Amino acid sequence: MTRTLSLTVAATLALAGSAIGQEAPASRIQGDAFSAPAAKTAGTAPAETEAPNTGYKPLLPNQTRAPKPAEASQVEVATAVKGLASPWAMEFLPDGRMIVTEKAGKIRLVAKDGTPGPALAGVPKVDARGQGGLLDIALSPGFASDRTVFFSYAEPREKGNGTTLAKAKLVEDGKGGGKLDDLKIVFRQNPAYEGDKHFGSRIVFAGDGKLYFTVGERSDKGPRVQAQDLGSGLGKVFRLDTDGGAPKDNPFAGSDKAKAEIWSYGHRNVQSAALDAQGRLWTVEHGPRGGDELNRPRPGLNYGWPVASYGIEYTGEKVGEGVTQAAGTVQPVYYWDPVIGPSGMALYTGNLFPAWKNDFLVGGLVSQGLVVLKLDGDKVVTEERIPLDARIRDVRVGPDGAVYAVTDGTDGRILKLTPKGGAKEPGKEG
Ligand SMILES: [Ca+2]
Repeated sequence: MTRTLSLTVAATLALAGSAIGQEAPASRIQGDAFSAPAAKTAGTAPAETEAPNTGYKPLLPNQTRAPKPAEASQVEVATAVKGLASPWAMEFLPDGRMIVTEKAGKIRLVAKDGTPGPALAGVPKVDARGQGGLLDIALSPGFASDRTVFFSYAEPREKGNGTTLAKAKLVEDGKGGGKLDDLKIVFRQNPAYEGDKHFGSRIVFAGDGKLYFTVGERSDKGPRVQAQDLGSGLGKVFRLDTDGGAPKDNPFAGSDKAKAEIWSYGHRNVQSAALDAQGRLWTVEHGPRGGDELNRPRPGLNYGWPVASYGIEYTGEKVGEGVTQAAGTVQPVYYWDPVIGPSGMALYTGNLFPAWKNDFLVGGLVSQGLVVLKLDGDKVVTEERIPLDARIRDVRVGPDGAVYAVTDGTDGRILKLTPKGGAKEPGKEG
């Protein structure tokens, strides 16, 4: 047993190292737990009860179907906002109001009483066909003074479309509306492609002022292989300066064979991203049938798509050679089969749900609810499902410690989750 485990560790170290053509520095590997610590809060059965789509076996302990917590969370669900047309992303402004994107190309402020304001003027034209449209939004870290918002969208291009990151200044009219002023394109994912799928995308600011920008690989078998191509912008996580430049300490800075903005590669369609309590990036990407993945993208590493996957094509065929491991690629920390359809992700930092402190909350389009992941030593130790009977597109934690889940679709709402019967042990919150 010990021997098998150490061989697996050695193989995985070698795989990760060859991704960038060099020995893997130990620091890149530290934090990859090869055993799963047992959580005190863990029960015995997994949250997932349906049969998997494949006979693939996980390489690592607790890499899928981790146990549910022994004690189920008791959640009260209320509608905080309604009347949104296919909302995609939401952020809280410093004063507690919300700013929301709608897929067709509208950005609205939402008053504290939950009333959506008129669409802001100055939003660029988006390609809203299929999975495209206006996507994520993030506040500049200096928003309180610079009033700048960053947002991503499927941009119509000369040859098709592509995911674009822009920034603009929010100028309010004092009546709940206003405009975006001084619009600047920050970064364009290239090449463009004529299609309507897999645009990503999420925008996450790191503590050092740089931002992570996740995209997709455009789905079709033609373009998807570019997820492995460091000269292409498809299927990547980027790390950018706020003006779109590549930070000098990016893994491929100075390379003439790779785009300097790339942080990690081999991704499929990343619509969930968040920092952990240590400030490190984590993502959840849409897999094929049975292959959604939680990853901790590290600089210069290859996350495997479409070479290795725990899923299969939606047609039932295998993906590529039908392998779950490949030389030079990093294993997912965790995967789902059947899929959850991940979109939106937040680290729970509030006090209303003490059991969720520092857990990841992931939105599920297919699973129609939230997925609560508790980690220990970079391994998932419990997975809980919070059913919400709606496709969940985005998740945020409010300044009040409540969890807000954005529902997908034309009658879009924002749901507010609080503990049933009030917070547990309120005296111990701090
Ligand atoms: Ca992968």
